[in-house]
Amino acid sequence: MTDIVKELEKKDPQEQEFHQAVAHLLSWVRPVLDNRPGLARQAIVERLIEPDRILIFRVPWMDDSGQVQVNRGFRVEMNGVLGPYKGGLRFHPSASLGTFKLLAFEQVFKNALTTLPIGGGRGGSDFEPKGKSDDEVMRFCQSFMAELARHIGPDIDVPGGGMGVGVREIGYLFGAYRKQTGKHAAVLTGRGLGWGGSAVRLQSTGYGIGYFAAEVLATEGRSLEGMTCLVSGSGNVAQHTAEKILELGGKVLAMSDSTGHIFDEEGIDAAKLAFIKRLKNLKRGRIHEYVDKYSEATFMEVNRGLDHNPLWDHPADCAFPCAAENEINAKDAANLIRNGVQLVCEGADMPCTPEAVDIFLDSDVRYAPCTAANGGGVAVSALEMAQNRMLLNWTAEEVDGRLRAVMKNIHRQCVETADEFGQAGNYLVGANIAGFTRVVNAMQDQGLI
Ligand code: NDP
Ligand code: 2IT
Repeated sequence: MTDIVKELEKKDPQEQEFHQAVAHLLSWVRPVLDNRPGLARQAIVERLIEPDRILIFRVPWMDDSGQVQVNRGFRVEMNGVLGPYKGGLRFHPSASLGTFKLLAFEQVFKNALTTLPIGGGRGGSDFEPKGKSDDEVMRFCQSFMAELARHIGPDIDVPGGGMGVGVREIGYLFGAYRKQTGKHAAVLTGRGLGWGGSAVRLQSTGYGIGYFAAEVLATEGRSLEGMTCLVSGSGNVAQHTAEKILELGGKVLAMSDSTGHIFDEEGIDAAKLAFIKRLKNLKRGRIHEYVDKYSEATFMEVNRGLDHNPLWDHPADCAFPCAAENEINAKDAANLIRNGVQLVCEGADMPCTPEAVDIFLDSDVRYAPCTAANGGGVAVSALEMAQNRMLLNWTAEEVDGRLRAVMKNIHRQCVETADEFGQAGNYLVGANIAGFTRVVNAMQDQGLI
């Protein structure tokens, strides 16, 4: 298997994050590959790591001063064996092809774990929405969709939201699609409630993370009741993770954005969380403004010179990294453990570095990987697709009930698979092997394509 990764490194040397993800997955699914030698003869792994197709395109747009800007658009259609490609868009200046290949690869297994009929894809742009006017974001989205529209469709590829792509961006993207094609088709999820969106999609990733954390704790007869929690980020995932933690009786001590974190010993309660939502979603403000309103809290600015993130140095029972990749490194993991953390539940995609993950797995900490814990977002996107096909809207209670059932089912698969492979309690082994097996079985069923 090291040959496969070496070959990948030679072919695409600049995509280190993707190589890392492939090497990591292969290390966890080795028992399956060893038990099923036929997989090697069918080059299943080699086929899995080669995307079905990749689109890269120019996105020219005009800024408010009349200057033309040029960004790059991407869509990686990774594996369509389980259904139409499904996965979010990300608009972030650091995004590159390697990022999208990594995210699309992980999405394949995340989606498989939901057991809903969705393949895996991911895309977006190196466009930075921060600091842009609504008009600039609209013009960018229209140009992005001018190319993407010809490649997506309800049975082909259905992108959703993600980092930097919220309700506003999905609205502009959908409007552009409709104008260009003349179709009010179900080609994007996370749409507005009045025009094809699903109840609870906005909240679903965070709510699902809360449900998953509760399931993990329940295996030991515990719950989130009274648990102190650190949540990073203050975007869609962080907001709704915090909201569910509060509903389930936990206490949220910290939240952050890319400029730093706030710490509130008294707890970020529902009213304070509503303030953060208004600040981030409507005002598009910075997290330090929280301490202007709530003087009992403190703000600590990001210091890139540090070898650790001070957010993870506060004593707490649970950590929910919900912002970005690699935001918990080995030092942060050691700090969390030293301060008595009992559960680390990943809300963002790959927020813990491989070294941090190894430290958690070697400790008594319960570690819930993103592939399992944050699948609620894409699951409700699939439920949005189902409702669109029926021309029906389910109630919030109906969708939330289904979301809860999906998260319970993902949890059960992780536990049962980890048990079956002699690694009881290892959610990473459970999630990776269960997702991988579902995809591989379907690939075998469908023949050499
Ligand atoms: P948002 O854009 O809504 O929010 C992202 C948050 O993370 C913001 O608070 C942002 O701060 C912060 N952030 C971004 N980069 C960094 C960084 N380098 N260091 C510290 N903070 C940072 O995105 P989402 O909440 O939607 O996504 C968060 C994560 O969850 C991503 O990994 C995404 O892929 C994943 N995810 C999202 C799903 C969804 O349904 N939205 C589903 C499953 C996974 P600032 O405001 O300063 O930019
Ligand atoms: O990482 C993810 O699962 C998402 N960004 C959500 C994808 C979607 O299509 O709703």
